[in-house]
Amino acid sequence: MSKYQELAQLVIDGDIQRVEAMTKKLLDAGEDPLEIINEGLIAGINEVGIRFRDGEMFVPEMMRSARAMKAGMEVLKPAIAGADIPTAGKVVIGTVKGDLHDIGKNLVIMMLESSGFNVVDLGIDVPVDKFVRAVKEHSPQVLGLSALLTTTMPVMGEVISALDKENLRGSVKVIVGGAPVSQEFADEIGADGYAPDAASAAELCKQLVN
Ligand code: B1M
Repeated sequence: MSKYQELAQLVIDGDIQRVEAMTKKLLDAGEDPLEIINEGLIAGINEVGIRFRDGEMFVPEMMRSARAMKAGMEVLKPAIAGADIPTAGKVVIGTVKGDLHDIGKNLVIMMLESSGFNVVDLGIDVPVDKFVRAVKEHSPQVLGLSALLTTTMPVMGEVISALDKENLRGSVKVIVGGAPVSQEFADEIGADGYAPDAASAAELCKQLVN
C-alpha cells in the first residue's frame, strides 16, 4: 500500500488522530500538500461516497470520515495559504440552503486565499436572501455557490434570480460548483462560470476579475 493509499484508508476508517498524524508526517517529509489532498484525503472521501451509495457505509461513519478529512485539511492549511499576497479581489462564498456539505467549499476557499483573494465565507445551509444581503454588504467581484445534492442545486438558480430582482446581477459574477453541478447546468441557470475543482475555481475567479 502506498503512503497515499494508507492515508486514504485512514479517512475511510474515520481515524481522526491518525489522519492528522499521517498528514503531518507526509508534509514534514516534503510531500506536495495538493498531492496529499488529492491522492490521499479526497481519494479516501470519494471511496466513502461510493460505499455509502452502495449501502456499505452509513451516515455516522460518513460523518467520522468527513471529520477525519477536515482534520487533515487543517494540518495542510498553513502550507497552502500564501503569505503576503496582495489582494486579487473579493469573493463571497457559501453552500446553498438545505445543503450541509462544506469540505469542497472549504477547499475552494483555501485555494482562493492562497491565490490572494479576500474571501467571505457564509458557511453552509445559506438562504437565498443571505447571499443577496452579503453581495450588498461586501460588494464582491465574485459570488461562489456550492451544492453537493441534486435536491439543492436549484437553489443556485434562485440566488441568481434574486440578484436579478434586486438589480445586483450586473455588479457580481456568479460561479457554481460541487459534485453534481456541470457546465451545462451553470449555463442553464445563467451563472457566469463553473469550476469542477478547487484549483480551477481559483483560476476561474482570476479570469473573471480581470
Ligand atoms: Co453526503 N452525499 N449526504 N454527507 N456526502 C454525497 C454528496 C452523495 C453523493 C453520497 C452518495 O450517495 N454517493 C449523496 C448525494 C446524492 C445526490 O444528491 N445525488 C449524499 C447524501 C445523499 C447525503 C445525505 C442526504 C445522507 C443522509 O442523511 N441520508 C445527507 C444530506 C445532508 C445535507 O446536506 N442536508 C448527507 C450528509 C453528509 C455528511 C454530513 C455525513 C458529510 C458532509 C460533511 C461535511 O461536508 N462537513 C457527507 C459527505 C462527506 C459526503 C461525500 C461522501 C463526500 C463529499 C465531499 O466532501 N467530497 C459525498 C460523496 C462524494 O461526493 N464522493 C456525499 C470531497 C470534496 C473535496 O469534494 O465536495 O465535490 P466536493 O468538492 C470539490 C468539487 O465539487 C469542487 O471543488 C471541490 C474540491 O475539488 N467544488 C466547487 C465544490 N464546491 C465548489 C464551489 C465552486 C467551485 C468548485 O465554486 C463556488
